[in-house]
Amino acid sequence: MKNKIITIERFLLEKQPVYAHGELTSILYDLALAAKIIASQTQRAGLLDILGFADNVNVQGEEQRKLDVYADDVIYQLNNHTGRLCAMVSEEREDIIPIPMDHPKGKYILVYDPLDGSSNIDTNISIGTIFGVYQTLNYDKRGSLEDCLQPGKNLIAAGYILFGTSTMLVYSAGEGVHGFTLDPAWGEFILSEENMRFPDPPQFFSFNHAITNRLPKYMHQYIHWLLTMEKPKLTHRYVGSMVADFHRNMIHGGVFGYPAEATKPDGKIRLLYEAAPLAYLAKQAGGYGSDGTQSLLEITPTNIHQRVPVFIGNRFLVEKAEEFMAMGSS
Ligand code: FBP
Repeated sequence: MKNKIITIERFLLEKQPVYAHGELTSILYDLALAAKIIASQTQRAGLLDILGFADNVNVQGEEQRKLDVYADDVIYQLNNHTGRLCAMVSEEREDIIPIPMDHPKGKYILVYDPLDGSSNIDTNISIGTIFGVYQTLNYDKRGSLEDCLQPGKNLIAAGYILFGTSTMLVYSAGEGVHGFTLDPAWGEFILSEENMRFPDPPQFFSFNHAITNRLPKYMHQYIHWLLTMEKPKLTHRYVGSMVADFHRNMIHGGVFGYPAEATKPDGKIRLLYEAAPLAYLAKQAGGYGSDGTQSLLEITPTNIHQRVPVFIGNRFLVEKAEEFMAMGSS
């Protein structure tokens, strides 16, 4: 065994602040259970009737895939009755998700993308779940839209579940970023990466080159700068699942970008449950997330499904994108 055997349960309890009542710990632990349940499907996807489309279109106008709906349901069913949450937001549901009146409400808000990288679901390429946890702005009330429209700097925890060669859960609650690998034989998430940090020098940049022709001139200049940089010399890798590209870049160093383009002035990535949680992790791991003009963590959403241009990774690579953007718009 490579590591000391530390389960996610023990790690969460040991890291829990003395004043805590354990609700946040329990929410993170429930997400670990959701990961196991969803992994039990993704790992056998080709054998089950879980691939393909669900004959339904979500609020983004995208055809929902069966695994999108399944993962969304698992996370909802695990969290709607615990008394820890007062509302949820999911990429797959149009409006904020209230806690049923016949269940007690709590003080936390869970925002999540049940399955990021949907276009890769049917081709056995890494996909993942992204999540963020906020505290309510009004303890007396049941969850409101205002509770859900908070900037990323208010996050108290964030993370992702990666369904790849192994299933991993990576999270931060403000004290570094930690990764756990699911041991399918034990059914336990075991600590495998403690205090993850973006290493220097970085190795990779991740952009969808297919959209390059639709990008503004300054973005061409930035990507050319990435391509031609000598020290360090970067290599291009793009999975098409942001969570997987982010994970690789956090381990080896790099930058992921999904800029605004002519047909998508706000880019493609959703702020609340995709960009902000990963920007929170990036900051905890010594990196940085920006929309090209400011920190993603400073942006207060006006809509739960709003999109935002994204540059996230090693700070100097992201700040360079801001520089080119500033030059381009001056
Ligand atoms: P989903 O959450 O709907 O999967 O959308 C986000 C995403 O799949 C990212 O994970 C990925 O980086 C990007 O869209 C891929 O977009 P494109 O196919 O345009 O490169």
